[in-house]
Amino acid sequence: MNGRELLRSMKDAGSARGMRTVRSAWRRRRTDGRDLPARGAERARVPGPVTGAEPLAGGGIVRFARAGLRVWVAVGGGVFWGWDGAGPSPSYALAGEPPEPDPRAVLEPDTDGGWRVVSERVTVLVSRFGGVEVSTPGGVVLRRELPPRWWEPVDGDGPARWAQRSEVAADARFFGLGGRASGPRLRDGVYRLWNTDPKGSFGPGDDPLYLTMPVQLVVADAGTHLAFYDNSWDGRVTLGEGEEGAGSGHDRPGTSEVRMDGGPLRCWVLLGSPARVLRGWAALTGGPAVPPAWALGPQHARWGFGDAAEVRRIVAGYRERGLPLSALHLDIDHYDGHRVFTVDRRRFPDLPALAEELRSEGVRLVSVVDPAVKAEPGNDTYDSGAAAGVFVRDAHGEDVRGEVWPGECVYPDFTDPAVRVWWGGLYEERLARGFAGFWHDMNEPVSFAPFGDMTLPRSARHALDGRGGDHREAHNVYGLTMAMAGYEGLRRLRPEERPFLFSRSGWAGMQRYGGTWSGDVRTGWPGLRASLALVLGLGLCGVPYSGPDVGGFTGSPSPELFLRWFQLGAYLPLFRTHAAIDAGRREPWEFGDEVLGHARAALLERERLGPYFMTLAQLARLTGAPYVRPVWWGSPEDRALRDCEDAFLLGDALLVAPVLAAGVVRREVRLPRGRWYDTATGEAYEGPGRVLLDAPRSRIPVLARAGAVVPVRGEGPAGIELEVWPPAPGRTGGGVVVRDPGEGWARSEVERYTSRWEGGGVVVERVTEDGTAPPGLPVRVRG
Ligand code: NBV
Repeated sequence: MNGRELLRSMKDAGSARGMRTVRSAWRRRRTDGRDLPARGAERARVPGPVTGAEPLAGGGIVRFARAGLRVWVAVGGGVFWGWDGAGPSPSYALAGEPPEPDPRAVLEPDTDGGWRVVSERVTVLVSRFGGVEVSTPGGVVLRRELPPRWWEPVDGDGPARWAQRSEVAADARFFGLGGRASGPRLRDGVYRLWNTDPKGSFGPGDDPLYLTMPVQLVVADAGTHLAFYDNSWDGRVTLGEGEEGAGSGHDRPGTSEVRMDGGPLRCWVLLGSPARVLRGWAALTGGPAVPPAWALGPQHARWGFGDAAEVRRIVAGYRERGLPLSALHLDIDHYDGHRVFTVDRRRFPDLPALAEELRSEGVRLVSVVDPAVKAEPGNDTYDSGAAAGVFVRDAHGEDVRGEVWPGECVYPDFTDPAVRVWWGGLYEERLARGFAGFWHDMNEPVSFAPFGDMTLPRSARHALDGRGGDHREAHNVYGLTMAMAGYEGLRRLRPEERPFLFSRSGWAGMQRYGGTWSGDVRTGWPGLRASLALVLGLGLCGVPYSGPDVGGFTGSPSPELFLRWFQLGAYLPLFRTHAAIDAGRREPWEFGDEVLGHARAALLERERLGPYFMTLAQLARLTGAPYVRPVWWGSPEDRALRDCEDAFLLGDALLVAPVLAAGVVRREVRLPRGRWYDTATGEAYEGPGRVLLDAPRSRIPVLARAGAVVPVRGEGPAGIELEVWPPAPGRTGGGVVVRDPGEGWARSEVERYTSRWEGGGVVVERVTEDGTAPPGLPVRVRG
């Protein structure tokens, strides 16, 4: 606890909430002291020498003196290995059945006493003592797992801890591990795997945050791979950067050590280009849900809008100033006494009518949804939940209580399928009030505590979908299973509409249900940087829809900081202004006329790019490629790009270079190979290399790839026009359009367009089954 928190908790302690919070924290500690036996003596184990092997589909089992390893290659080229009987299921991350083993992969003895699985796309070598090496068919090693170690309780009671050390190339860069404020490139250090509310707000130095996952994306000269240790227990990943021996020929490899407090030791490794790896990841864990078109537009939130009149005033403020707005979010202050699934009728007397009125102006209402339920008879949600026995209990069958906004609360056990059905049904109340989207908060889950972990006792019991277990295993999937409950409930209630939800906490696979956001990012230039790091890192873990609290959650940004945050946000999937109840305003007109004008330009540009965002959302579902990608996406072999953290690609076509520091009006931009146009000036630049570009307060540099065909809002019957950037001489280009399928489940066709030079002009054609055809959409050539 830092000094400020200590002061606050002492102040709080005098209040009723403070007393309850302290009591709740003590209770938590007592519960665990009683129900969670302290770790006793442990015995260390390693696999020992190999004793034999037995072929099985896709690979086989390799036996060691003290352990067994199942290893196989899946049809798509993914590798699975699991120790001591661990298979791919059950798993909260996987989208369904694991992929089929590749029937052509064979297990063969290796020359030095180990075994190897040889397949078309990958070779897996299992060494004599249980190391696992994953290489390309050409023989380049991408990842080497050293023999694992376990620590097992001597009395045989309780989980075994384990550690798995891995080596990667000296030049490799690590990304991922969920949402990390210090990324996107993960430096040497320890990263905890335990979803955590950082208390109040966070900046780049704070770790872990709300959404962690044991997913690493590793980019090296030798190739790109993703490693996923499918295990939701509390853990730590220690990364160490490699060192390239200058001419010595001795490179010190990059290292990763994963340590888990329990649970299976199993891992998926996917390899190939970044695009291929993410495609494999989406195949394994599910394609990202496609938000409705309005959720790709500008959104505005605030904790503490006050009342219906203020909401009307704000929406009118947008309208009167010509600022597009597609959604407005109501935070916990619209609840009655902070109770989830209620409305304060005094301040919002007729929410359905308000929702209807806003809807007629093209503005949807989004509701915050907190998981904790006020433990108070007479509270409908509590009564129905208590009757159905849905709340998390301790080892003695008593409901576990925590302290959150409404007071003393209980927590639904979302790892129970019946509880998910019950919870999903509660969204009926929200839909009846006119809400169109859902914002899951506090689902790490949080129970306020002045000391210790701000969450449930580790000994709290969970259903874990029939397996039974405790919070040590369920904690990290609490937000994920809440998203599952909300998403499935909405599908049942409104089968004809795609649900829109995003969630603060989550885990691998959450993209099947929705997106996420930064959480309480601290206002300041470091927070602005962290915002971009989070979005990029999450995208590489398969969660492409996210964005920061534009302007930061706390305090008051300077007009310049607000503007630069706004300009960045306009190119991120979730574009939402938001702030805390005690923070300054975030409406664009609160920062003076200059900022208002530039913010309007950013909003209008976002609107104009609507068809492109919809295309990217649908391509993400189909291919797993995030909308927002690191600049090395198409050229992972370019070492300088791997280290570039201040720009990103939006789809294939655009490169966005935000301003991330005060006073900057010109900045360096590192270009991937090929020709790029500054979209503001039309000037062409050749990559790879660095260029200096103007970044006046009116805009941030955005470059378009030569040849790109970008769908933007425009004239014409479809409301779409193709913006085309001329290919470099002697080259061709192209792009894809996936039109808005509306709010339902219709699937739009993937339309392909090509661009090329012909007779001194740029020609755009649509690729059809039997050749090419006129584009059928208006074309505008730029640059
Ligand atoms: O519901 C209030 C806030 C919300 O505005 C914010 O976006 C969440 O991240 N919520 C956290 C709870 C209070 C945090 C101090």
